[in-house]
Amino acid sequence: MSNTVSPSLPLNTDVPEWVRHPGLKTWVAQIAQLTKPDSIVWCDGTEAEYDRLCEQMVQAGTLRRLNPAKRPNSYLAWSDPDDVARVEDRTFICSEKEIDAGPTNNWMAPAAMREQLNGLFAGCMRGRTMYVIPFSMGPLGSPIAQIGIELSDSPYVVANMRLMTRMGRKVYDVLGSDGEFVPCVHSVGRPLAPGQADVPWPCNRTKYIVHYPETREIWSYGSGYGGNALLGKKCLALRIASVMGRDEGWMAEHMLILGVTSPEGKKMHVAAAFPSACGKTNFAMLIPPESLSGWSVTTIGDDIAWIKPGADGRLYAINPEAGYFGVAPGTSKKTNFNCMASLRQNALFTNVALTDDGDVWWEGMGPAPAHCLDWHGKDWTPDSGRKAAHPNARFTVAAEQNPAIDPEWDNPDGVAIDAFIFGGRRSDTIPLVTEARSWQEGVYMAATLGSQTTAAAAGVQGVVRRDPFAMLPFCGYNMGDYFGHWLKLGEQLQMVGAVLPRFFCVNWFRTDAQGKFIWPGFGENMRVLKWMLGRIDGSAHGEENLFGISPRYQDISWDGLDFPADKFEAATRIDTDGWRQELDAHTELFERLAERLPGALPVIQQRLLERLDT
Ligand code: TSX
Ligand code: MN
Repeated sequence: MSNTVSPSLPLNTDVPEWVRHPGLKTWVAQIAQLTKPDSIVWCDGTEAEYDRLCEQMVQAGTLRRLNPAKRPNSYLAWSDPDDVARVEDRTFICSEKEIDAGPTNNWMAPAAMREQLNGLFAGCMRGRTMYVIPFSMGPLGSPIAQIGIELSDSPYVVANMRLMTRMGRKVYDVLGSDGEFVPCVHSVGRPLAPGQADVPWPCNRTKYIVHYPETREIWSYGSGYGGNALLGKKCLALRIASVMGRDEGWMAEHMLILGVTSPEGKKMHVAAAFPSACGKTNFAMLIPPESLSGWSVTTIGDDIAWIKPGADGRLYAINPEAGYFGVAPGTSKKTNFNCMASLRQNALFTNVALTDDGDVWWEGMGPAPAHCLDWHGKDWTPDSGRKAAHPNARFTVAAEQNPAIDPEWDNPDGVAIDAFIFGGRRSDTIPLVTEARSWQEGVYMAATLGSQTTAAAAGVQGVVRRDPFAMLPFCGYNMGDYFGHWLKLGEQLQMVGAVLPRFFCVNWFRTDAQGKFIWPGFGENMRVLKWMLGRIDGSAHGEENLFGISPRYQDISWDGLDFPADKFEAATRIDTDGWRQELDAHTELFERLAERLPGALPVIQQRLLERLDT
């Protein structure tokens, strides 16, 4: 399966017969000529290939096999301490015009960036294998899916891509001899001289995560971690796909997708956007409380949704991914039982702690072990005064392992979306749940979405950071144009008389005077979901306030939960002073985006301010 590259040899000679795409072969040969790998492996996506690569990484010290009795067929990786997260300040959108990237993205002219990258990529794979990774984002052959080919010199990337995407030979059947694909080039940026020993986690201090939206290309250099390296996820499925959606009339969103089924068997679908550290994966895998018997929640996706208008005018969503790459710390049987069940076997862990019996542990998983090895590989005890797992430690696991996977999760047509939810982490002002009065006001809610920083995020605690649609780091074009795209899509759907999804804004994180969370959250969020579905089918009532429509105490089912009316009041109260500050704070965002900001948004802001004064 692997062949040796020499400059004189046409690289195509040892291409497997199941690759029948001349354009792809030429491109692979060109990248090999640039990066000079020792060999090329055309990945087939088989279990045997996965097992072989994992074993190879165990030998190289990149992975540790976990105790098969505790965690069958699972591995642990510890990254370089300088390669532990996405690097937003090294992420670039290289459109021809700077204004098309907009004020919220880093920009460089494509020609200048290409020159820069050609220098860095020249010979960067020396001494390594270049893997050709074929993957489909979305069900294979779905009209909503996209094919990508990632060339990477990291076997860790291959293993993760096999869990996170539909990866392997069958992609070439869909691609045929002239199908379209998004070319993705990735290198850890650490060439090896002849005989030079490798390190367990090769990477480079210089990092570039580069997107060319107009030619739909991705180039990533210097990092082996997460979204920097698994290019199907944030780079393709959000940044590049958001541009495709703008140009083709659909949407690539940073949203989970879940199904809710009532005791009567009526099913609805919800797509929800939350900034980081709000528990998105927990919400996607929510288990309703027993007291709401007969209700169930099923997962379609936990991070990304691709949403297209169907022939009936409704919006249909697919999860372009096939696995979960989630934050481990804080995940437990109490906060996310289904996730812990998903991780029982066949999982990859990165930067969590290794227990003495060969299992994994992280902060918030349960009682700390008396001793373990932390993510640096150093001895750790509960009194050592540091974290055993990195706060951004991750698990990678195939979606199929989720016991609550939705039967429709792999449906190429997607599921019809009934509601959008937008939520942030806010200690005050934003009520537990509010329904927008219109698509436009819903877009306003989403555009002004903010979240308070927690201790985990660098910087000051408690400051509200605006994260419009939770897309700030993931929109591949000008955020003002992105708002415009949402508004336009709503107008078009309204024009054909389509039933539009409702918009809701939620906040699980309001605190009382003692700083304690008022709302119990987690499974109890089912009560809020139930109210939303009641709003959609017309059975649930609410009360209009400044911002939209919120439930009164009697509009929510409280069976089995002791949550008195005064607490509910504290979780939903409209504080007019707080709201005046909030609406004023939106001006800062609007000024930043002024050049391409749709006029409708400041108009809504004025209307809300006027309501506040009357
Ligand atoms: O994920 C969360 N959700 C959504 C769950 C479906 N978290 C964790 C956020 C960090 C990633 C939450 N934290 C939620 C929530 O709804 N709510 C809270 C705040 C909270 C924390 C603890 C308790 C109650 C609320 N209660 C006890 O600890 C007993
Ligand atoms: Mn995400």
